[in-house]
Amino acid sequence: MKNFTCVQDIGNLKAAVDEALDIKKNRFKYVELGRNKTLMMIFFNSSLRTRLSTQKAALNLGMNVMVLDINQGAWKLETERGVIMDGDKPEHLLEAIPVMGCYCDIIGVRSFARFESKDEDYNEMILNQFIQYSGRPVFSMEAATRHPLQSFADLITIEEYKRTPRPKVVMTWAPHPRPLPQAVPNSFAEWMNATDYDFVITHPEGYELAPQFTGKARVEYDQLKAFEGADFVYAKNWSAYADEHYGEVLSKDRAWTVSDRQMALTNQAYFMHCLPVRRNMIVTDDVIESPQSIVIPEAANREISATVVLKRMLEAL
Ligand code: AN0
Ligand code: CP
Repeated sequence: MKNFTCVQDIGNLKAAVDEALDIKKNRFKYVELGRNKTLMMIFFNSSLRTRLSTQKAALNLGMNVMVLDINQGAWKLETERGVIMDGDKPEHLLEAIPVMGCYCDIIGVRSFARFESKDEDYNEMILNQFIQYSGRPVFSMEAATRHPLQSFADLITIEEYKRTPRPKVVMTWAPHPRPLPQAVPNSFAEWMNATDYDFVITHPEGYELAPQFTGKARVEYDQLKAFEGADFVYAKNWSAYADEHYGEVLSKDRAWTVSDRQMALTNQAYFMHCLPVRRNMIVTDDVIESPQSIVIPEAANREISATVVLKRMLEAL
């Protein structure tokens, strides 16, 4: 595997999950593979899990790791070509990227949607420039439209906890005070659509995701109806995708907050969220603290998904 930015890059999902479960039994199995290889992680945005789990994955593989927070200590970067750089940004991304590539073997990039231009976000301007100009294999640590390391960890978690071969998985929108990207729900939908699960998306009107991600999923506007018989509830906020409201918060309706009221309708569903989560906006204290909540094992699987991805990238060097 050269680059890892979306579900297609991982190939056969069953093989990927089997590999993940095998690595989970002995996460140091491939500790020789990354000897004298350097991972560089570039963060344009904050992170707790991705930063720690990806670094741990690299250590599992015997790699060296460097981390750069663009907004803390690096030069501010211009990203547009053709700009007269007489403002507050002393360096251009087009020099910074190949320079970063000189010092490492593999690059991970976190670069959220900026909501300045839908085209720029949905064309993955920043991530693609790293792929084009770094001279190194690149993986997404959540880019503008997808978060594949998260979705892979989510898939591993569902495979570990499912009680039927074809579980009903419900992804529900939930309220949040600030506009969030569509990357996590887009990506989760893309990975769920690559399985044979019964996958349902529920959200208020106006929160439709891009059809390329929704794909064959059923969309149900009545949250209570969607929750009936669910085996997994995957909560996430996202901002509007539609052109005229792109990146806007259209609703903060706390009737959509996942509580015992909705969970009672499910087939004793497990509750999932990628974290970080705002309690009593997205989910009540009671639900996230209940035995049905698997948010911590889900986060733990980020180390496993990242180990599989880095292992495959190292094998392709
Ligand atoms: C980010 C998002 O919704 O994309 C990261 C989630 C992993 N969340 C926030 O910015 C709160
Ligand atoms: N779930 C996730 O990617 O968390 P961080 O934003 O903390 O990395």
